[in-house]
Amino acid sequence: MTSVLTPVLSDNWDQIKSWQLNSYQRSGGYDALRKALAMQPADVVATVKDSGLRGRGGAGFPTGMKWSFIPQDNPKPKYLVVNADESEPGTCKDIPLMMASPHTLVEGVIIASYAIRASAAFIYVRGEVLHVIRRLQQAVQEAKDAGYIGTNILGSGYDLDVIVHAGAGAYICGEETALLDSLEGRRGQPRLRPPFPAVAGLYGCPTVINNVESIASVPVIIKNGADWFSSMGTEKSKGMTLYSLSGHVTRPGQYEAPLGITLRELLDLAGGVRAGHQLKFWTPGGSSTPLLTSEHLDVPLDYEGVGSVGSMLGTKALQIFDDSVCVVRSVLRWTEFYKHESCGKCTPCREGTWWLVQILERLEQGKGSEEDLETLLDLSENILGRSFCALGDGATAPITSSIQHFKDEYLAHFEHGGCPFDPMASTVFA
Ligand code: L3W
Ligand code: SF4
Repeated sequence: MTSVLTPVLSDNWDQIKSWQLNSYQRSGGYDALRKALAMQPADVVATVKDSGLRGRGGAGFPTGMKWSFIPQDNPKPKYLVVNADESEPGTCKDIPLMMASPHTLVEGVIIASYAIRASAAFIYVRGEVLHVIRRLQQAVQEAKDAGYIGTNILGSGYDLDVIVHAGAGAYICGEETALLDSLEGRRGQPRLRPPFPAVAGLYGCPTVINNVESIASVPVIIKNGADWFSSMGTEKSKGMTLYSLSGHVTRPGQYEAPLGITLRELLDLAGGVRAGHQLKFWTPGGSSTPLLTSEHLDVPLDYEGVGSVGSMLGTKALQIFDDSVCVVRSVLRWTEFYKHESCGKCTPCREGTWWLVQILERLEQGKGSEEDLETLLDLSENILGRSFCALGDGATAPITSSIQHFKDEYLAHFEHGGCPFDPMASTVFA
C-alpha cells in the first residue's frame, strides 16, 4: 500500500493484526461513532453532503445526497445495504480494504445507518471470497460484544442489527437492484428504476445502497470534518481514494491518493510499466470503462477529467497493458465475460453479447473482414442505451474504444489471416 498524502483509508493497514478490534481502537477506531451519536442524524447527513464524498462503486453519485433521499416521514423500516459484491474485471480495492480493516467498514455502517435511521444493515459480499466473509463476521461480532452494534448503542438509545450476507457469485448482483432481489432470496435480476432504492428498496422499504469504500470513508469525514475532506481532490471530485494498479506494472497494488492524480504520477510511484516495455492501453475503472492509451497519461483521474476524454472513472481499477498484449484478444476475453454474466432479462444484452463474441472470435482468428468491424460498432450502438441496466452498456465500452484507438490492429488480424502479434516481441506486429 502506497500513499501520496498521509494515508487516510489505509492508515492502519500496516498495523499488527489490523483487522482486530483492539488494533483498530488503538488507531482511534470508533471515536467517530461516539462523535456521530452525539450529533443529530440530519447533521451527520449534512456533514457527508458538505464533504463532497461521491460514490466509489463506479457512478460517482453524491453520497450525502443519496442519504437525504430517504423519506423520514415514511413509517416503513429503513435499511442500509453495503455493496461488497466486487466483481468488475480488474477491480480489487474493496476486498483488500475489508481484509485489512473490516472495522473501518463496520464503523462506517453504524454511522451511516444512524444518519438515515436504519434499523438493520446488510453487507452483501460476493460468495467466492470466504476469507472476507469470515473476517467481516468476526468484526461484526467484536463490534456487537463491545456494544457498538445492538440495542441502545453506547447509551444513545439507537438500535441496529448488522448482517453479513454471502452472494452466490453472479456479477449482475453488483447492480444495486439485482443485489436487492438476491438479498430477498430471489434470482438476482435488475429492477426497473425509478423507483430508486432510496424510495422503494429492500422489501419495498427505503434503502440506501453504497459501495464499501464509500461507507469506509465516512468515519474519517465525521472525525476530521467536511472541510478537511473537501480540501483534498479537485473542485468537483473531493477527497482521497484507492487506485488499484494491476497488470504490467512493476509494483502492482493499492495506491491511496487524492482524486485528480494522473496515471503518469501513479506509475512513478509503482515503478513504471515493466522493464523493457511500453504502455499500450489501460482501463481507468475496470473493463466497463472505455480503454485509454499512452496519450492519456496526464488526464486527471477524477470523474470530470476521465469523462472529458470519453471514458469514465468507474472503480479506479487501473489495468495496465504493455506492448506485448493483443488488444483484440483482450477485448474478446472481456466480451466473453459479459456474455457469460448477462442475466438474460433484456434482448439487446442477452442476444447482443452473444453476437459480439461470435464476431470477435472470427476477427481474432483472422477470419473476419472490415465489414465485421462495422457490424461490431452497429451492434454496440444497439446495445448501448437500449439495455435494461449498465451491464449491457459496459460490454460495449472495450469494443468501441478499442476500434477507435486500435483499428489498425483489427485490420492486421484479417490481413495476416490470424493474430499478427508476436507476444515475445516488444512491437505490436510481427
Ligand atoms: C435516488 C435519484 N437515487 C441515481 C442512485 C442510484 C445509485 C446511484 C448511481 O451504475 C456504474 C455503472 C457501471 N434518486 C437517483 C438515485 N440514484 N439517481 O445513485 O446510479 P447510476 O444509475 O448513476 O449508476 P449505477 O446503476 O449504480 C454503476 C460502473 O459503475 N462500473 C461498474 C462497477 C462495478 C462494481 C463492482 O464490481 N463492485 O462496482 C464501473 O465502472 O458500469 O456505470 O445508487 O440508485 N433520482
Ligand atoms: Fe440483464 Fe444484461 Fe439486460 Fe442488464 S443489460 S438486465 S444484465 S440482460
